[in-house]
Amino acid sequence: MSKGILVTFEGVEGSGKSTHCERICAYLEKKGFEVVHVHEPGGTRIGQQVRNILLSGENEEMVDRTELFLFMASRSQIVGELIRPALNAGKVVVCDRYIDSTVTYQGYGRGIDEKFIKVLNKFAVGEVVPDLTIVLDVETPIGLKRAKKRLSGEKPDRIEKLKLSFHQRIREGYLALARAEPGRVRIVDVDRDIKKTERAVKKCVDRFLQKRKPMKEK
Ligand code: T5A
Repeated sequence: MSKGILVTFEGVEGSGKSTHCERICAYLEKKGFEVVHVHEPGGTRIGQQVRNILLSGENEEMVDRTELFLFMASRSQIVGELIRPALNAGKVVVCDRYIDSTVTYQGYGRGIDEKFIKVLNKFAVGEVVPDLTIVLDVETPIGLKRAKKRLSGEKPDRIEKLKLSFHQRIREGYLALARAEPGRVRIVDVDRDIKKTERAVKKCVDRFLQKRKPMKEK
């Protein structure tokens, strides 16, 4: 059994996952935890190659099932190479997107059977399931606008380019997951004020840590 903690961040495009993952990692390190920050898809040498295939705007002809298997391929690699060893060493792993992204994007977004996705997720990650999942909830058009602004001239990737209705289904998917698994999946409303959102994320993590048994610190 792992001794560490796996915290995942989820949400629609531009909801602030990267920003708040970085901030919570710094916060946890200050508290004395050994923290590993990873993101999906990618995060490993092999995973990065898979990420390039997945997100390249040139791969418009990719069919939904290929997309699904590629996300799973990147995930099983990062779990085997980085996440499981870090958890076994008693570290806190903060992962920007994980199993729930596939349930929402390929399930709610693409319409692939959710039960089948969960079976594949289980095959890809085994026992490495999140202890806490924070969904940063923002209205989809606002998130997309922020993601676009951040690109500053770069072209949106293959998935960012999809219609608003696709991204709206993703948000609905996350809200449904939070209703189905309220113990693990916590919604944090994204405020216009980044600091306010940061405080809400910290509060959520602190509450989780208080409920947990003490773990190995640096
Ligand atoms: N995907 C992924 C699947 O389809 N299936 C899967 O199984 C997996 C794992 C990955 C793509 O792959 C899809 C989902 C994605 O489409 P990515 O490039 O890794 O793509 O991008 P995303 O994960 O979508 O992340 P983004 O970079 O688009 O957005 P973030 O990380 O949510 O947002 P962030 O932190 O970069 O913030 C965006 C901007 O908003 C500002 C920030 O300063 C930044 O400028 N911001 C705020 N502004 C105002 N108020 C706040 N509270 C703010 N917080 C942040």
